[in-house]
Amino acid sequence: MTWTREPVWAVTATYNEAENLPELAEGMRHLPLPPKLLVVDDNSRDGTGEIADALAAADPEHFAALHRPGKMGYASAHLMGIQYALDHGAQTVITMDADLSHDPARIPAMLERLGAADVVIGSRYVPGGGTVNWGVDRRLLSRTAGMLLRLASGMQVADPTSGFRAYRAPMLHAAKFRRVRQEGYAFLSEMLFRCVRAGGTVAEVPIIFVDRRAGQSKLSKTIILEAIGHLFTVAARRITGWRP
Ligand SMILES: Nc1nc2c(ncn2[C@@H]2O[C@H](COP(=O)(O)OP(=O)(O)OP(=O)(O)O)[C@@H](O)[C@H]2O)c(=O)[nH]1
Ligand SMILES: [Mg+2]
Repeated sequence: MTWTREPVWAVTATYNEAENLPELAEGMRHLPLPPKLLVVDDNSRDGTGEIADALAAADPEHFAALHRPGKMGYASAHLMGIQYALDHGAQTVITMDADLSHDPARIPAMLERLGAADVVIGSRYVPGGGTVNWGVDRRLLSRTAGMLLRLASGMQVADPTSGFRAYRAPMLHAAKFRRVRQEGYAFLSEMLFRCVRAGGTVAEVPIIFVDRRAGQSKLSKTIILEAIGHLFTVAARRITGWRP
């Protein structure tokens, strides 16, 4: 199947990101070929949803907004956004956080690499990548998670829990992404594992991940526990060859 990169959509999930969304939108708008930014908002109480609607009303070519009635989770917001983007003709889907940790300026480099891979990860752990403002605890947690995941899954990916990614549309279909039920970090590693199991190739492009400066973190400790549980599931599936 031939794959053309255009149109490119970027999906971002938001919950109370009013302080960050305008700057993210500006960053997207200034890209040489701006992807269409789809905001999936969970009825934020700080007006994020209204900001997304205003962007979509003013520039429907480059912005779109979806609304859910309440906070229903990062993963399901992404699944809904990805599905919507594909339904509206996206050939490439980028996923990114709205809190400015994922710099839109890295998107062109990621898309460039997508020419020779099915998934490109914006990676903190390849040469040139890194994290800014992360304490020792988060660095250790993230590194350990990556190491255990490589061990359990056999995937040779330096940053399997990075949420900054570009997927080719046929890869998403082949990975049967709609079946993913995990949340948070486990959602990210599950998406990647499915791509690799479906024969997809993965490339990594360095990013500097800047910890959020505004707004609050939403990913809870239970999400970290779920990610640990996911390690065992992945290892079992690798050993038995089971492909749900
Ligand atoms: N729609 C929606 N978005 C969410 C939900 N939970 C998190 N998000 C968004 O998902 C992205 C990632 O969440 P963060 O809270 O930044 O998670 P994190 O990066 O691990 O945590 P921090 O380091 O504190 O930023 C952000 O854009 C959030 O607004 C949710 O339940 N629904
Ligand atoms: Mg964040």
